Amino acid sequence: MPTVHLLDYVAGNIRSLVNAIEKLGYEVDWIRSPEDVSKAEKLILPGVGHFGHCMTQLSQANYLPAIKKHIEAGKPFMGICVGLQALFQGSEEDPEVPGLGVIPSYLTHFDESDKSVPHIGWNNANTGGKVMYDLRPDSKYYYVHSYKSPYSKGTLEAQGWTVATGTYGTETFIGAIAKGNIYATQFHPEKSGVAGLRTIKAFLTGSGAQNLGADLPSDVASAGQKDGLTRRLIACLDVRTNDQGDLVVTKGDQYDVREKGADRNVRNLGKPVEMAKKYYESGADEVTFLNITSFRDCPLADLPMLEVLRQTSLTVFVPLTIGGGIRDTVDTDGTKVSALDIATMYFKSGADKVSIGSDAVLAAEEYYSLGKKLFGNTAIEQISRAYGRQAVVVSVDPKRVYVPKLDATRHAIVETKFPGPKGEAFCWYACTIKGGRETRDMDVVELTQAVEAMGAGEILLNCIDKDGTNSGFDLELIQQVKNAVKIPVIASSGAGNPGHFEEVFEKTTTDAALGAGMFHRGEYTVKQVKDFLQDKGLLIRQFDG
Ligand code: 1PR
Repeated sequence: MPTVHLLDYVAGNIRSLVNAIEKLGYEVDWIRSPEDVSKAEKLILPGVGHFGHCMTQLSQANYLPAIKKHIEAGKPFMGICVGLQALFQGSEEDPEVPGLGVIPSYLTHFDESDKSVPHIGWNNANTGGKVMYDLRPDSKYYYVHSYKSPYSKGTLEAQGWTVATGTYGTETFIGAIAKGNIYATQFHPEKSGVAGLRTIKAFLTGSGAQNLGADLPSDVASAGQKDGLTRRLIACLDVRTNDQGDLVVTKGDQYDVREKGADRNVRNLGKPVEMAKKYYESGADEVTFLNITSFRDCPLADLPMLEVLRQTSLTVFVPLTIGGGIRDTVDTDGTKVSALDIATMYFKSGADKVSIGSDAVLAAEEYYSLGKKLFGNTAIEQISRAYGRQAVVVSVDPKRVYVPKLDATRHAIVETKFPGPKGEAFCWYACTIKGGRETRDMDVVELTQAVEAMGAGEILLNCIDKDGTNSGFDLELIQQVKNAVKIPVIASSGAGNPGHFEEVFEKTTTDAALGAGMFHRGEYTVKQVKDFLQDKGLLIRQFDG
């Protein structure tokens, strides 16, 4: 088997990259010391999280001279995400930390006055009609980053670089860049489905470096779709052990996952790994697993979920999120295990993001009780610091609380079009923990603003009243939270048909929408929803397998 060398220096989900490389028929050899770099023919530098953290790690382990030497020797080099950023002179993220300086440009933060940051989701790598590592104008690629290299047409090209761009709001940034033996992508090719595997293959086989910068055939160049970030559609699998002891995908109505009949069995809608693969092949932009009874189990005994991730990441090349039980805990033998340790186990097993529910509410309560001060000790802060903001999702499980008038509560209120049982015209959304079993005196605005301050990168916004009802998303809740935070929001709960997805994208500014029951019960496929949205003129990504 041909070999590629991967530099193992940084936290994050490298498993998916290894899986992608192995799927393409290559073997991964690890580089564990600077001396190993000289043995590499083809070298890949992956990276997630913080620019400064990555560069400092590389520098302290004395990797930087070895990487430079590899590049200068003309050997194939590929940088991914922060691995691309490392090639630049530096980044606004950590102004004191220098980059490798191979590309004479500097990274800046996205303007967040008019859009969510981080930039998370599927966007173009538009080569401007040029040949570049099998990047195609009609494909979309998965990005997740807050800092970007601004693109100024012609500048880098004049120095021999071929550049592919993405557009986010009014900003155009470098999505991929190549010259000679160097290829680097800001997007994650290992998470970009078939399109991503294609570009990794072009690097591995060496075909990508040939014809670099030549004109694409006109029929290919003109096959492009509109630039920009697509609407993200996420398939969610609630997973738990049923009464027979099998790990199953289940689905509740307002969080009650048991059948309505006398025996009250846990609803069994299928096997997690198989269903995740089915949704990936139908075009899901991401797959989320929620381990919904984790609050009862010891997470470390919860090895089946780790195996689910390992198996899923062998065949599913889009981002995987895992939620449930991410909190400091004590193992059965009395050993203390931090939320960060648990997250690390999940990342090593193939997760790209972890989702925190109950623990986030408790941390937010403490944040307010301490006068909005942070001490770096919450699970969100620790995981965000180690793996980057983009790796931390906070899952919110709110319930509507109706009130008769605006000043009836201290909480952030919505004037609702759907009055309460006594005709109440207002409501607020109370956060819950333990899968909705316990309601706390905290509203969704308080919670989401607190976790944003702690370093969460995204909000998964469920709604217990809407869950499993097939009656559409709670638009009032979603817009209230969107107005409260800058980080992306995933709308969840209530989707029953493709029109509900159109509605949430048209009537709110949500960044993504999630469906569960309608897909599990086979009422609609992910592809049908995407075809519908595309027909309505929304920008979406189709599975290009
Ligand atoms: O508190 O950090 O251990 O995390 C537990 C996680 O499990 C949380 O993310 C919480 O939302 C989730 N959870 C707990 N109990 C349930 C339950 O259903 N009994 N499921 C549960 C949450 C909601 C969505 C669902 C959407 C869409 N599930 O994920 O998929 O509502 O459904 P629909 O499209 O069919 O309407 P912690």
